[in-house]
Amino acid sequence: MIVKRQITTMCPMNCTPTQCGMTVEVEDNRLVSLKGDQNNPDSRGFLCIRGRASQEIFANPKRLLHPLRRVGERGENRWEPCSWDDAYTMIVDAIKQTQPERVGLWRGHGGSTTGVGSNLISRFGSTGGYQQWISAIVCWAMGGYGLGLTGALKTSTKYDMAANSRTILLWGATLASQPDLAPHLIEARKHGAYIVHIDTRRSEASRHADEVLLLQPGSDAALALAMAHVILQEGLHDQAFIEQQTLGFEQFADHVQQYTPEWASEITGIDAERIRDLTRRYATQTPAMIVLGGSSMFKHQHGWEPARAISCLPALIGQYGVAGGGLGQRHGASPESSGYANVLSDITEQLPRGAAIPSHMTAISEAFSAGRIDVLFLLGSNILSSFSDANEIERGLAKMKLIVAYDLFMNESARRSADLVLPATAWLEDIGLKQTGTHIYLMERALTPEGECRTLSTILRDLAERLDLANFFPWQDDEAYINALLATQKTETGEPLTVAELRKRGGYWQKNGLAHVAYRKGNFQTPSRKIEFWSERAHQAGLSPLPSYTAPQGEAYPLRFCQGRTLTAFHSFFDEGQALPTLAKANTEPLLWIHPRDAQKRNIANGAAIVIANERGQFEAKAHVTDDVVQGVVWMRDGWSGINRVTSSSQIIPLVANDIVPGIPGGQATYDAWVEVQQMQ
Ligand SMILES: Nc1nc2c(c(=O)[nH]1)N[C@H]1C(S)=C(S)[C@@H](COP(=O)(O)OP(=O)(O)OC[C@H]3O[C@@H](n4cnc5c(=O)[nH]c(N)nc54)[C@H](O)[C@@H]3O)O[C@H]1N2
Ligand SMILES: Nc1nc2c(c(=O)[nH]1)N[C@H]1C(S)=C(S)[C@@H](COP(=O)(O)OP(=O)(O)OC[C@H]3O[C@@H](n4cnc5c(=O)[nH]c(N)nc54)[C@H](O)[C@@H]3O)O[C@H]1N2
Ligand code: SF4
Ligand SMILES: [Mo]
Repeated sequence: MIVKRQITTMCPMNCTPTQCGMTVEVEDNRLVSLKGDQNNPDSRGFLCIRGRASQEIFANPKRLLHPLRRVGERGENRWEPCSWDDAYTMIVDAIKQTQPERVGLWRGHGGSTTGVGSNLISRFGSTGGYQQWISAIVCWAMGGYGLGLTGALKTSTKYDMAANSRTILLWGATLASQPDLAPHLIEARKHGAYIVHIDTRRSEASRHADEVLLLQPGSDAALALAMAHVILQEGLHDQAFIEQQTLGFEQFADHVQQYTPEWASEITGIDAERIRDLTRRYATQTPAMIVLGGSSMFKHQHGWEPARAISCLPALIGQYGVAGGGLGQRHGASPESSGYANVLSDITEQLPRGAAIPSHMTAISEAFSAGRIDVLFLLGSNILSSFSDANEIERGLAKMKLIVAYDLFMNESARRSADLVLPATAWLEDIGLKQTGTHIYLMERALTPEGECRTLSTILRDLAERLDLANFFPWQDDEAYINALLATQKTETGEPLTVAELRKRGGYWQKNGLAHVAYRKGNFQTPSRKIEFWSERAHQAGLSPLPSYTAPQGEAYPLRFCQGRTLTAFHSFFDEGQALPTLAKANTEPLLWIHPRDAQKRNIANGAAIVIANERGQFEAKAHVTDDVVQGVVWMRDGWSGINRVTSSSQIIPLVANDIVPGIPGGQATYDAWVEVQQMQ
């Protein structure tokens, strides 16, 4: 008799802090249904189009099922199947023929669909002495860096926002990127909260807002500095909080005198009076929470400055540590709680410090171009889409001897540059864990792998054995490894949480030490443990010690190109969505938002085929003419191959200042671009 089994798991995408629960039914090793898990305390049954489409990964004719070896020249996209043994031999030989520091590991979101891959990659890199980099440099690093200098990395939860916030600033935040916020915004509004959305375009988040302020990209630091000016000028600041919890207030107060709303109005495009109104509301209609965007609003020149300046505002009005105040949920951040145990503490880094290429995108891309890497692993990443200036990256890839891609489907980088493609298991074929701000969830193995697909853990363990990497995997099996991650969580009896115990509890676990309100007791993440209006670390490293705004360097092209997320895509997952029929239908071609006046000037009609170009390159798209985007700005979602043919990989933070915020490198490149747009001839 064939038995139908029901399994509780999590969506494989990493929309963090949004992570949605799933219930799947399997029968005879076949997925028969997939839906939102109604009992999941975070997502309460919600599953977006991408989550639902993930069932199309299975039994998909485009899925990679066998290792593939390149035939002919790189980029010809001709492949032949090979055995796993042959694939391993190719990799091991290439590694043995070079020095460890010429081997690189680059991990993308595809490497974390089960939530537990990243530590294994780190162990593989450290025990082998290979180059590896912190992937936040393509993602949330710039926001984290600016917030880290001020000392405000922890966030308060969506539950706290819903219950307690009276004013909410959705500042560069969208619901496409974090849908789990939406029901909590609705709840907050029912309690009378007033919501302001600040962005370079109207988005689905605007529908939840009482007021929308559109501003020029990269001008948020100017807005925040002017808000600080108004707070101090009108005496709206909290003297007691400032005295007890902050450092450098005198210098800061002197410094912001110059930043009038009139000054900021010129830069942001927002009326000075509206800036004053916004500030008065923010400073007096408290508790007031700022829900900051995760990455796109910081993907500009001087991208750390907005986060640095904005994070000073809650301190000025004493809103850190207050229910409904402070900073709300954000990609790359978490509330105060205990997370996973450190499973890297028992290994000795084999790569000499001096030989390490830093987690700094410009330095990495220069090292690629200088031929400093011979073997590169692309673990669940389409690097031509995740790194800016894809042309430069591609030139660097061409210098390498062996490029190994590990993916579910072919992707642009693999087609153009890889020598070996390894077929990955999907999340239901492996065991894993996911964490949200508040919970840890078990992801049970539900299916045996299709074809010859192998898990990341299997591949790395096999390679470590062949390469004699001592102490790579000290656990008996994957479950024991996951138990090690869970060791910090203690049950009611004081015993460490385990997979077995999680199973007994239906796979859900509320994290130990969870605080819905961050910084109740101060203890900010700076050397002084106070909010640092004046940052001596920044000063010593040659950056502005006080929050600053630097005007962008103009370029020869007239339109500023910005990006963000849409609900129907997760970066370039699944061959840019094209491998899953539901997502392919929703993503037929790249759409560029352009303001009617900018379109008219160029004779571009809505729906017209266009070329986006600058000095780096060009790519083709379709025009979406709309006054939802600020004039002079053009906008598109990321993840289409070609976007990063035009975006800039200029450094934001110089190498000397790369490591001054512990754990958060300053090595993100700018990513934005100035472009011209033309009707296709
Ligand atoms: N221009 C521009 N570029 C950007 C951005 C932007 O806003 N603008 N955003 C940046 C940001 S924030 C990020 S995080 C990066 C994202 O960059 P990455 O995290 O590298 O994501 P992708 O480029 O989509 O590549 C992920 C690959 O993993 C594969 N994959 C999916 N599931 C699995 C799986 O279970 N196992 C394995 N092995 N592979 C899988 C997908 O098919 C895809 O090919 O891109 C950055 N690039
Ligand atoms: N649907 C979906 N969700 C995702 C992902 C995905 O690929 N798809 N990826 C996940 C990942 S890896 C990340 S990093 C996060 C990113 O999460 P976020 O950065 O929070 O979300 P985005 O939608 O990328 O961008 C938010 C908004 O920033 C605006 N913006 C751009 N420049 C500026 C500016 O200078 N100032 C202001 N105020 N706004 C600006 C954009 O117009 C956009 O509306 O999303 C995560 N969630
Ligand atoms: S928002 Fe969608 S893609 Fe993201 S975790 Fe939830 S269901 Fe998955
Ligand atoms: Mo990201």
